[in-house]
Amino acid sequence: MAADGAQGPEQDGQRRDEGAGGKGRGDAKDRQLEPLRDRPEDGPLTTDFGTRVDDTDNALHAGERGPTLMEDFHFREKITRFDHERIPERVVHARGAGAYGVFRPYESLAEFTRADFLQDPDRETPVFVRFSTVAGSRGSADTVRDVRGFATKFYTREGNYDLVGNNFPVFFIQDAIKFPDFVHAVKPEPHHEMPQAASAHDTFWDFVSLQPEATHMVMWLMSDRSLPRSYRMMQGFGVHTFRFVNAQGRGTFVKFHWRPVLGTHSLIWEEAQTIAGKDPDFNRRDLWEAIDRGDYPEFELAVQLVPEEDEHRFDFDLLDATKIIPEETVPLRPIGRMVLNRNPDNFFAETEQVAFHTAHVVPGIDFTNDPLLQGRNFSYLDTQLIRLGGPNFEQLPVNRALATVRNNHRDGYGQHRIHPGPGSYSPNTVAGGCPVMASPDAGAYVHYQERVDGAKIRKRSPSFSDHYSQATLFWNSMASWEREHIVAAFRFELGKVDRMPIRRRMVEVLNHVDHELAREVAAGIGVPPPAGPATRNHGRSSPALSMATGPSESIATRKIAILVADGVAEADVSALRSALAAGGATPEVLAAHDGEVRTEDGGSLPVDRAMPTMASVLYDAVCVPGGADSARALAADGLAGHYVTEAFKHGKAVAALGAGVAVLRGLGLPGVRLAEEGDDVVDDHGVITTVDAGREHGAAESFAGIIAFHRHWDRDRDRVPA
Ligand code: HDE
Repeated sequence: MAADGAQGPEQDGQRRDEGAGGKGRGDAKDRQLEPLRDRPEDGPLTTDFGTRVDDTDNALHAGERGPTLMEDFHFREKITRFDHERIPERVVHARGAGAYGVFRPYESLAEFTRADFLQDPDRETPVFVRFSTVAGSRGSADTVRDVRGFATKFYTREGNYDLVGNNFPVFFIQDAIKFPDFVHAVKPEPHHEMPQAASAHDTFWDFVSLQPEATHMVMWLMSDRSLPRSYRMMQGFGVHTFRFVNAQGRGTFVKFHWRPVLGTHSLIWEEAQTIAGKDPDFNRRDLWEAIDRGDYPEFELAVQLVPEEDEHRFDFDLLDATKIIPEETVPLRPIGRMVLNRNPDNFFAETEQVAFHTAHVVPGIDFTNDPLLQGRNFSYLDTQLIRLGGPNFEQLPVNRALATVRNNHRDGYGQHRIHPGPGSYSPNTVAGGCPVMASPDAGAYVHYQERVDGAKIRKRSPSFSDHYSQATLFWNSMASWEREHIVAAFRFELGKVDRMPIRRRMVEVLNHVDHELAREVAAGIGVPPPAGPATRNHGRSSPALSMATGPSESIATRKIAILVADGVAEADVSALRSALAAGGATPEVLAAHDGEVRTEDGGSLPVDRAMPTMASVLYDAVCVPGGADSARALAADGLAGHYVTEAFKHGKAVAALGAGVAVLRGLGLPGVRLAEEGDDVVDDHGVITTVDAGREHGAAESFAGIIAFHRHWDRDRDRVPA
């Protein structure tokens, strides 16, 4: 296959040279792709069949003012190709963003699995990851309330392994046969195709209020987990219980977790809605830009391992995808690290055409009888056949295995391989009996020999019937601000539901999770609060479920707005810049206009962004350096004030130095003490201020330090009108 993309000697050598350099270039997958890259600078424009073209602006006409001629093959080919550019978008997870990278295990996992890519800490395996939203169309906004897909393709030496996960550890339903019902309910309603990329409508809440197994997942969906700050700052989960199998054939149940090195952080709902308009590509852009500037996203892969003999020791069923194994019960064992280090060259060819499939497994990784997983193993192959137009999608460059592919599969639309000789069946003599079968010792996949026994039956096991305990566990584990956001989310979503019986039914469901939760939600949506709990809260919690317990030391890659105008104190800007850059953050200087501003001492300062083209919500923190004229101009500029108040309202770190403190004072941030003459650096509710010259470095460092907390929830935020 290596030569099938090389279209002529004129292109080949040069391409290979260019591809070898650059960030994240040069791994085995990149080398496989290199001969397939078409670069326009390699030669003149041609037709699809290689004939050079001298004019692509004028069709062939009979006379300068005459009709277009059928014989204009270039015109017909160009238009026909254009007419056929679209393929069906994914039925779910239509909007996504992808990246290449590498994975490396920390140590050999031979004790548990024979998977080749998990044996040797010196072996790097190339990967392609696609992050996605679920409900929206390809062109929908990134920052909607939704689950995020986190699908990883490992190009191992034993074939492709796809870990097709989400950023939540559970799912809405227990049996795959319910998937079409669920997706129909959450997608835009069929009669008028509204709303786009949103669960806040009648059919979604109608379905989940009638389907109590969805309750645990709905709690996650209403939490800030459904609004990731960045794809680089969200967890990933394999969701199902899978099975590791070692060389001796021993099985171990396994749950997969991806943990972002930058910590798990979210937006808040109001901010997410604004970003959806200001920058609908917010998460996609963030991923692309981080990789482009060399801030490679990193995730640790961790597993929860359960010996086969412990299968029934839990108060839930390991095969039930609406349940987690609490980390406090089975701790996470970190097993390796993934670094995403290369952006794709072409969105359609790679990110759109990548085809994940839960049944892309390698020896050492096997399934369980989770009925959701079993159904997925059918669906993913089936969907690629319609989406990518036939059975040869595995030959597309992004999907192509690094392991050798050799079999008797033949023909079909878009066959790229040439299979010489008469042998296309097995057994045969005409091809010398080839291809031969591999033995397990030679790397053949051997299905785990699980004994299965039972009557054919359309019935769910009673061990799947507890739908509320873990929803309650999740609620009990939340910090107070997380609970507030969950209640607000339920009120928002159910407040968009027109049919009152649906609202009432959902409150009844929540009354099984927690009585207070049900009452608070009911109070916001015009439903009578239930008198007493439907199920008593068991009182248990799992601290690992709260985002408040995650790491918060790093400000790496955070975007910080430094607001300036003519007359700004250059020393303050450079103190801020150096403190922020030291932590790996990305400060940007914003003024009312692009170009530059004058500094206090008569110099000039380049402006990175004009305030009107950006927005406070696109930054993680906002600060106002000193300089009397600059501060006066900013205080008189409503947009600059809005940058500050909105950041404050959204709980972000805010700072002002010198005369810049007057800008904050003018905004009347409620309940915040600002520095006065003679004060040291003041840190109050995540607002850092100092008015004394000479303290700018200390203030800048304090500011950098508090950005790491991500948000400061102890503020009187509701009184801020922004
Ligand atoms: Fe998927 N899912 N899914 N899903 N899913 C698809 O496959 C399906 C489920 C997930 O970036 C589809 O190629 C069924 C759970 C991701 O290309 C389709 C069921 C989890 C992606 C499909 C589920 C996922 C998909 C649509 C219930 C987390 C995007 C396009 C049994 C563990 C992959 C496609 C990408 C995509 C079916 C439930 C994750 C139709 C039937 C649970 C990340 O095959």
